[in-house]
Amino acid sequence: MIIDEIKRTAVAAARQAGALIKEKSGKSTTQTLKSNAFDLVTEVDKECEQLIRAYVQKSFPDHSILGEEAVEPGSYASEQAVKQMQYAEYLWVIDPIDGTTNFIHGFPASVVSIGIAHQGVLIAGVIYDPYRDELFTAGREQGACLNGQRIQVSGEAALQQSILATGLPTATQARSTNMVGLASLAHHIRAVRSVGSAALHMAYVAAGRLSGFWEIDLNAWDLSAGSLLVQEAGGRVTDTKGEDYHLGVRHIVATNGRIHSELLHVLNEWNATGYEETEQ
Ligand code: 2AM
Ligand code: CA
Repeated sequence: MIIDEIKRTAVAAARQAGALIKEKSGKSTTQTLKSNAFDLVTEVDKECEQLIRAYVQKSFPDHSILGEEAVEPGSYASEQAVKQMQYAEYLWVIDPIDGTTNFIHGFPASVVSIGIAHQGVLIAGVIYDPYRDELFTAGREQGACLNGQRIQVSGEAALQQSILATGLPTATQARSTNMVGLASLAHHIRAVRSVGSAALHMAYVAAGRLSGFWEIDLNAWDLSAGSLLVQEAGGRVTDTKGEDYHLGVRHIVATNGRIHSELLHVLNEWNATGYEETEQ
């Protein structure tokens, strides 16, 4: 079955890229700024992307590839790239290192994220954490697994019992808006965590380690694999307005499903959806 073949290739590529991440973590590599001082890239990001591309090209030469490092920096360029490619017959959406800032600082929380879509619909997703040797995999209608064992989202029914995650987006306006979201949620939730990798946060929602994750102004490669993992683990993934997830979504809410509407409600009530800017 094609999904299984795709998954096998994605896993092999993610494991090899992951080994490189672990080996080079925290060791000074050439780093360059992308869109601003908070947006970084290293030689290892590029090396990992090349390595994953080579796997795809060898096994599936006619598949399309959208890799973070082949797209110009900044929100506009990434939005355009997704628009152009999202309905390809088969599309591999690759984040060679999600958590590049952690990688540079030697903070052990970076993953490889690979999502594969068929005509715009995600059919497989792989997230690999090389530091813990944790491999998260999902196939459409096949469920989600951690190291081969089925996983499911957590059971908290209210924000009050929830442990949420978020991040600091790179763009200045998005950063401020996300902080409004955090401030408005702070008194409604049990705890918040922020480890610097959107894909890892999504994988943890799928595994029931987090009740939910939200963040604005992310890219398709940060979210594609994680969104299928969360859905296949029984959770819900939408944008901050409650629209179903698709590859163009940048403002993400991924939860166990039970706390979803409550979380959306708070973000909307406090104008912290990330859409306010475009509405003004
Ligand atoms: P990255 O490490 O692949 O760049 C941290 O809040 C999350 O934001 C990480 O998943 C990080 O992914 C992502 N991120 C970093 N720079 C970004 C940018 N310019 N636009 C959108 N997301 C970004
Ligand atoms: Ca990256």
